[in-house]
Amino acid sequence: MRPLVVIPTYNEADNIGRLLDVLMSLVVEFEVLVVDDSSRDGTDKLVKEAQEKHPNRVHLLSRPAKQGLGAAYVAGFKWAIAQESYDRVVQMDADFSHDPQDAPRLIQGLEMADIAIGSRYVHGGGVIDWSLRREALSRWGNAYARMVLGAKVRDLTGGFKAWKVDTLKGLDWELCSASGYGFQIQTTVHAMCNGASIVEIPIIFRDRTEGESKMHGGIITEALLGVVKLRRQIRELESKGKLVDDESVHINKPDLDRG
Ligand SMILES: Nc1nc2c(ncn2[C@@H]2O[C@H](COP(=O)(O)OP(=O)(O)OP(=O)(O)O)[C@@H](O)[C@H]2O)c(=O)[nH]1
Ligand SMILES: [Mg+2]
Repeated sequence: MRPLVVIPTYNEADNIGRLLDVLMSLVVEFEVLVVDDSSRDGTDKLVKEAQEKHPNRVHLLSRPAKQGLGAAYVAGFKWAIAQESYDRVVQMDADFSHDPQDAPRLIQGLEMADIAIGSRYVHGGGVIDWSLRREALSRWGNAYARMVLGAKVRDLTGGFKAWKVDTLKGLDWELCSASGYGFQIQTTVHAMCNGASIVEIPIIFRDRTEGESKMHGGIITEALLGVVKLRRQIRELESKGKLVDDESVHINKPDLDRG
């Protein structure tokens, strides 16, 4: 079975063609699903061109309106589950902040856990070209989420992750309804509540150089408030005997160091 890479896009014409070329050239033979929310810059046209170049390996899910990154991922994950032909899924941004060359290492991570998180905040990981303010915000947001949730994962807000499809199947999509960073936290934490094991694989995250960011203040507020709501949900789950902070479910940085 080929692993599937799910990529949400909104106006990524400056990136998507190149990204698909790199993904199609990797040693691991990936398929890709692009979930496009009616981009106005011809992103979907470039995906269709890639479909011609790489028959049966590039898929396009076109949605009628921009509904946020979380909703796009939910649609993509549901699509992957419905095909019944994938057992592993990688999620990543289209803007090269996530290096496509790291995707095979994340897939390798699934040999030791149910979710492999590309992590900026374990030994060997890092961030390049972000402003001091942006990095501080990300680090502080992660520390806050870890503290409130009692989870040991160092990079809870990162969006470069590999999943076993069986783990995705166990997620309650009603509980994973945030649109931005909150979505990344929700999916990881709810999966852990279901008993999923986690491995963090170091990655270097680069700020986008092409196209426009869709980040806005509302996404940060949503994530901060969402963490508190998530804490309440976890308490309910813990009362049923499900624990998020169980040492055994989290492996921090194994032998999959960069280089
Ligand atoms: N389908 C879809 N994709 C989206 C939407 N919003 C963002 N994306 C995609 O989600 C990925 C991450 O979005 P970015 O704009 O890079 O957001 P970010 O990485 O949090 O912010 P920056 O670091 O500033 O780039 C990119 O591939 C976007 O094209 C949306 O509403 N719908
Ligand atoms: Mg980005």
